[in-house]
Amino acid sequence: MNNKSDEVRADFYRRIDQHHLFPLWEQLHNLVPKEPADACIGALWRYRELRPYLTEAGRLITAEEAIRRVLVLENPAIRGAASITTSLYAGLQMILPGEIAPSHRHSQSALRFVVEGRGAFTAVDGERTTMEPGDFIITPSWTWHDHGNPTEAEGGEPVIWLDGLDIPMVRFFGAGFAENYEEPVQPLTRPEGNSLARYGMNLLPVRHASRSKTSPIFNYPYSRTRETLDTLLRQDQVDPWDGVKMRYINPQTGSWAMPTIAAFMQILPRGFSGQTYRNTDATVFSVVQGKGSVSIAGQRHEFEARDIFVVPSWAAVSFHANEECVLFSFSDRPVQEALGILRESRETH
Ligand code: GTQ
Repeated sequence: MNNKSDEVRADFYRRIDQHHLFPLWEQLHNLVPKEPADACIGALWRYRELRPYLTEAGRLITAEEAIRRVLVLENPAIRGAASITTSLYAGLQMILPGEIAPSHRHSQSALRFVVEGRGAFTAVDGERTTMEPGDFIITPSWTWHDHGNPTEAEGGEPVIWLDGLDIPMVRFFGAGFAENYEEPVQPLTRPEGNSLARYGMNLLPVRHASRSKTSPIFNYPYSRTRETLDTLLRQDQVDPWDGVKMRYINPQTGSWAMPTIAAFMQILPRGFSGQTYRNTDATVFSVVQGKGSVSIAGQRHEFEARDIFVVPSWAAVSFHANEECVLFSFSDRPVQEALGILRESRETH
């Protein structure tokens, strides 16, 4: 009796559509899917192919005019969204000798992962840090930050890093604010290395009581990260899925370095053939060292140093290392954890 004909239903749908309404029962399976159906797909960017475009961008516009000279990496399945995953943004930023990228701040949190070149600096809330390949640098929400590079005469060289920001997530929440500093370069209030000495040596100043959501360390130098991975690779059992994988932490809390973005570094021994896993946190990888391949949802991508690839939510992923490989990665894991929706699955075969 309640089973009306298709035409009667279609007529009903048309009439309610005028009032911006639609019937849930036609969409329920899409809105509440059995398992994640990520709009994003797995993709890999070859650094060797991208690098010439950065050189070209360097001739096209100065860092100062561009504010940030960045080529944005867009997930091929959601072009136009400035997103590499549904929640995260990634871009390759270049700063040439003698250039500055002027000071600003925004509610979006950012990480930098240095891919090529050394000697440029980022200043965060009054302290500068010199960038070296493999360094993991954060600019937490609402902190003033500018970037610069010594002139060629001072030994400056082009420096390129991967930017990871929570731009799509903050846009989703409608919580984005930004402002420019009144000067291009912010004043320095602490000498270089101060944050690392205070907070990055397994010590805290004796009366330090803050447990802020963001780490007080803003450069996690690659030399120390690498030494840790090398030691553990020699001494510990290699995880069949991850190799040796560590996470960057906020030393005040043991939690993530920033509240919206998690970052990781892992090493895979030569010949490693990893088991398959899935995570709900879609993840962006930057290859630090080594040749290998990653299988993402059944598709194999070969990678080499400086390549970037993205794994969508709940895609089956496994690694193979032809040589010893070091991989940096980041995801929205802190948010999913805080909300209680993070899921992981590790398959054995
Ligand atoms: O360096 O402040 O890739 O504000 C996008 C937005 C970098 C930055 C990006 C930004 C920055």
